[in-house]
Amino acid sequence: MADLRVAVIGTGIMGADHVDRLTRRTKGATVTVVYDYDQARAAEVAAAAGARVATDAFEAIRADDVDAVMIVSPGAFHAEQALACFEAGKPVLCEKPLATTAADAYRIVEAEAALAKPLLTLGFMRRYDPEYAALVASLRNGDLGEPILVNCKHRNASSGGNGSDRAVVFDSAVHEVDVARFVLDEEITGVRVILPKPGPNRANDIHDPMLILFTMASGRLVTDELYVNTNAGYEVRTEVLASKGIATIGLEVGRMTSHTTALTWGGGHVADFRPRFATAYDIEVQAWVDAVRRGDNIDALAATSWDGYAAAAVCEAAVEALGTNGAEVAVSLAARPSAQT
Ligand code: ISE
Repeated sequence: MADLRVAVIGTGIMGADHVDRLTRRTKGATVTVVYDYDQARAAEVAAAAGARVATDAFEAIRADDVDAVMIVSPGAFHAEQALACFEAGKPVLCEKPLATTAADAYRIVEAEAALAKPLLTLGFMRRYDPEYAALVASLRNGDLGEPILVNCKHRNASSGGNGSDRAVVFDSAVHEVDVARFVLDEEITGVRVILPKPGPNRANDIHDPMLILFTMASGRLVTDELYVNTNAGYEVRTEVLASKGIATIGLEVGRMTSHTTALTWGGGHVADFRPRFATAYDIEVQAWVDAVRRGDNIDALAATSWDGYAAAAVCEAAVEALGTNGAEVAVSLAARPSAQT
């Protein structure tokens, strides 16, 4: 079977990483077209992959030498680019967030529901991380018993280009939103945000750290400590307190070394999400390519546009909750179109 010809839109840190992954570590895929508003950067990334450079994102999406699209542009461009993929009838793996407003995310849900078959995979790669997969399996097969409380920690060395609380919520906390929904298999109905005294490393006056509390439909709580300018390293943890035990992931991830020597304990951190989630991204992208080549478009484990919309609605509520002094803001989801799976 011929390789899937992929256009990659956006060749920033993550886009370049995906081009490399598709070119060197994914079976059955070839990057044929690359687009970035920084054309020099696009040319550099394209050259390493043997791809051509498009001068316009929409031209790349519609191109005849493109079967499927990966959207890795900044979040604000995702909605229009995803809709263009639907118009072109091309399967798309869109990086998170699905959109930077809940309204835009819902436009995608509605547009996809009108298609003969869903086309969009949302890049919530933690679903493919072997540790998260093991955690979910131990809940689903009953080993851990009933989940009671989930505690998450999400720490970045630096918030990079994220210049506002809203951007941090939609770009970083959005992962815990999906983790909460995926691990507990239920919707989030309310959000509270507590704002401690900010740390000294914060950029652009963002509230850093933030404590976010998600109330689930069952009444369970999920906590998220979001601290995106640690000035240290990248750390993602999730701890599930359950009726038969407690499971924690992220303490001794394969990529994070820890060691004990005489009377000392220490280790190293990874600098960012690329090495921490490299395996998850590899599995996710291979599963997407395989699903598209089979004609399924979307892998069974993948997040869908509905998951992206639900996450965006929760992020909107979290942004509102930044101003309510700890009071809960309710999440209300619009109707789920019946064609959405
Ligand atoms: C980044 O965009 C990601 O998606 C990473 O997984 C996340 O940990 C980081 O906070 C985001 O900025």
